[in-house]
Amino acid sequence: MKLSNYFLPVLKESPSEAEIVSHKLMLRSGMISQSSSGIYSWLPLGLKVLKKIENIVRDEQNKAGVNEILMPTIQPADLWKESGRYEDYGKEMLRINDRQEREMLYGPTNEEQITDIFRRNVKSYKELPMLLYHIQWKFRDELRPRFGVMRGREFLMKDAYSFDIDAASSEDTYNRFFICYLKTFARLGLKAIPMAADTGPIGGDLSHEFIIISNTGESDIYFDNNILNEGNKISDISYDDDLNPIVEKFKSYYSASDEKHDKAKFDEIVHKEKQMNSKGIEVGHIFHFGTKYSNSMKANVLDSDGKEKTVHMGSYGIGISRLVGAIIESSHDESGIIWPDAVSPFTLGVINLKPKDDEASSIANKVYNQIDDKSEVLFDDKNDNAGVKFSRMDLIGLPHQIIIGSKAVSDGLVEYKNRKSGETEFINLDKLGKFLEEMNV
Ligand code: 5CA
Repeated sequence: MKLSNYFLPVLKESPSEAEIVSHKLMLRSGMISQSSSGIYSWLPLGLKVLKKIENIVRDEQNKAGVNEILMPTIQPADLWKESGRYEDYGKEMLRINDRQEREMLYGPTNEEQITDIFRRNVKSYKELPMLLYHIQWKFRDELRPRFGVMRGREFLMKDAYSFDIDAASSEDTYNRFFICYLKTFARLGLKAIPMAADTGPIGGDLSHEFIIISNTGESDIYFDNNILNEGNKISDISYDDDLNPIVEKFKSYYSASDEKHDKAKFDEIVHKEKQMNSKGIEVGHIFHFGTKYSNSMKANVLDSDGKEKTVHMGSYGIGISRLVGAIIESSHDESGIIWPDAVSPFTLGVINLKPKDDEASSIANKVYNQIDDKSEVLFDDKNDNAGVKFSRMDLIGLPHQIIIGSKAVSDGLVEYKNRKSGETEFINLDKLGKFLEEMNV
C-alpha cells in the first residue's frame, strides 16, 4: 500500500479527551475516530489490526474444535424474559421497539440466543459436547465508557458457548477453553494470567478472568509471581492430552482479582517476596454455569437411556476490540506503538527519504514492488521531510522498517531499522530479499 493513497489521519498532538496511552496513540495514529461516547469508527490502520486479532482468535477457536456461527446483534426481548435476565440486566441493556412495538434489544451477550438455537436443533446426547462461537459486535450502555476501545459501549467480542450432557463433561470443556485461551493470548504476544473471578450478570459458580498486567488496567490483581513462569510450552499442548492436570497446575497458584481476593489465604500460601499486587486489563473471561439457562429455557436432550436431561453449559468471552488497546498498553515507547509481528497492520514499512530524487525513487519503487509480493508493506512515498516520515513510521509502530536514502543511490545500500530495539544496519540492495527472508518478514 502506498501511503500517498492510504487514509491515515495522524495527529501531532494528543487529543485532550484521551487519558491513557493506548487511547492517545490510537487517536494520534489515525486508527479510530470517535462517533459518540464509547462508540468508534475503525479507520484503515485500526481495522487491519482488529482483523488480525480476530483471525488469530478465530484460528485458535477452530483448532479447539469450536464451530463458528454468526448470530444477529438485535435480539427479541422474549428470550431474555424466559431466562429472567430481561429485568436483571438493567440500564446497561439498550432496549429498542420495532414498528410493531415488539420489544427488541441490542445484544450485550448471547446466552439466551444460543440456548434457543440449541434447543431447536439438538435433541440427542450423541451430538454433545457441542461447542459454538461467533465474533460479533455487542452493546452495553456502560455507566462510564472510557479509555477508548478498552471500555466502549459498542465493542467486538468473541463469545463461545458449550453444551454438555453432565457436569463432569462440562468441566472438561471448560478446561479446553482454558487452554485455548492461554494459547490464543500467547500467540498475540501477551502474558495473560488466569484468575479466579466473580461471575456477575452471567451467573454460575466457576469462572476465570484472563488478565494482562498493566498499570492502566481497571482490575486490581493479586497473584503468586511463580504463575508467570508456568505455561512456557503452552503452544505444544495438544487437545488430545489430558488437560486437567495442566489446568489444575495453573489453578494451584494463588491468583485473584479484587472481588475474589482473600488476604489471609494470600499471606498463608504465598511467600512474601513472591506476592504480587498490580493493576491489570481483563482480556478474556470464561464461565461455567451448569443449568442456569438450560433449565429456565428448557434445553434438554435425550440421554443414552432415552431420558430427558437438561444440558450443562458454559460461556467464554474474548474482548477483541479491547485487545487492540491492551496490546498497545503493553507494547509502546515514547515515540509510539510497537506492534508484535503477529498483529502488526503491515509487516514492513518502506520509507523513501528522497521522494524528489528520481534515482532514489526508482530504487524505492523497485524495492516496494519486490517485497510487496511476499509481505504486506506500507510504502511512504509522500513528499514530506525526513523528520516527519521517521516520526510517523515510529508512531504507527510497524516492527520493521526499510529506509531508502542517498546511500541507496551512491552505494546500493538501504537501512534496516528494528522499531523495538531501535537498532539499524545497512544492507546491500542485492541481499535485501534474503535478509528479510531470514528474519521471517
Ligand atoms: N457471555 C460472557 C462470556 S462469552 C461475557 O459476556 N463475558 S464478559 O462480560 O466478561 O465479556 C467478555 C469480554 O469482553 C471481557 O473479558 C472483556 O475483554 C470484553 N468486554 C466486556 N465489556 C467490554 C467493554 N465495555 N468494552 C470493551 N470490551 C469489553
